[in-house]
Amino acid sequence: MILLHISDTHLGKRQYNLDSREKDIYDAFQQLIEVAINEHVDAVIHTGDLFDVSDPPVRVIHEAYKYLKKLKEKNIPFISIPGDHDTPKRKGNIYPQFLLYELDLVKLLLDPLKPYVMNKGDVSLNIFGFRHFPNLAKDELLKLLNSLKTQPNRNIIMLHQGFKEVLPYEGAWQLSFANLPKGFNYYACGHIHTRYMHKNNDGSVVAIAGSPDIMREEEIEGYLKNKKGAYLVDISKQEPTIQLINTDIRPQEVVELDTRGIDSTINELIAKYRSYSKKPILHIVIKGEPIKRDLLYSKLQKLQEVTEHYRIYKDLTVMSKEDLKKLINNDVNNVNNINNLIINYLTKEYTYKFSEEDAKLVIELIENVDNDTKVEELIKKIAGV
Ligand SMILES: [Mn+2]
Repeated sequence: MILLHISDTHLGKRQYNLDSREKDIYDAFQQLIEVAINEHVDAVIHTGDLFDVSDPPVRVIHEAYKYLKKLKEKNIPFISIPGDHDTPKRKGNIYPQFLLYELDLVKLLLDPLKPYVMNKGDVSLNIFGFRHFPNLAKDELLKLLNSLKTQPNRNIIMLHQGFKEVLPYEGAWQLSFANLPKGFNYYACGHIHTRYMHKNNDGSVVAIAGSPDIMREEEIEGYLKNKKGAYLVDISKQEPTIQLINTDIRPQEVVELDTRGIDSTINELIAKYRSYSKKPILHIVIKGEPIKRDLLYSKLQKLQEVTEHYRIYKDLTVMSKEDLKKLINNDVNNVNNINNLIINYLTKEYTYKFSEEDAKLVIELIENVDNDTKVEELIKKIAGV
């Protein structure tokens, strides 16, 4: 029995509000549907965030419909759980998958205690599906996980949650790998967009399929290391064997541009990207001396021809000592002047554009750097939470 595990397809996502990016996302989904058909899989399991939003426009649902119909024609079930993105925020609203479920194009697993059962030869596969549980429902999720009863002779859990070991930030995770109940052959996970897999001592596999395209710039690093795509899972034996399927997607790169050699670097980039079959998306880190915005943008314009999109991702330009002195026009050894210098720097048009109030909070932050509680309080104030 062979499954294709895919996740976080985010149909309808329009990165940087580009038509081409919306199309890219459909294209990645289409590639995976074609893999499912060509590999004659027994089912596709989708671990959440099929759609980017819980109320996708008709054209987006239609795209999903087009590809899921092809699967249906080949009698390949598409088994799905809702992710956080495709969970309606308002009570009483229905999941966007529901329409496709009514058309029998999607099996939507909503009761975690009732597995979807598939039989083939001597394999009887029980697929337990959990909808996304938000942080507030963490305890309920743990209770349900512990109450699951595995059935003969293969078992899979589908989840759409953050894991502490992969997303170690407060509020970002609801589960630790240790919370997963024992006795399952394959733990199919969604939510985290970068691929991750590990084999447990008992031969079972925890697998985060990741998103089939780069949805956010944070995913570039993982993409360069592990690519993007899905997992082809052979569950014929107790220990699953997994093959990586890679999608062919539009490249996205983080590039550094030093303002001191900006023209030649831009020319080098143009020469490089001219050979790409898909125009890339560039996330530009500006370094070196500060540069006027309009001058910078006019220089970057040359990249338009060879890229799908470019954007300034980070601005790490620093001011020279002379410029800083001009800013305060005074002796920098005096503490008040240093504070003024920082406030001036942060509130200037061409740098960070902080409000004077926020800039003062930054000063307070620097002065209280040893006091964790105070620092946390100040960061919250600055972030406005
Ligand atoms: Mn997602």
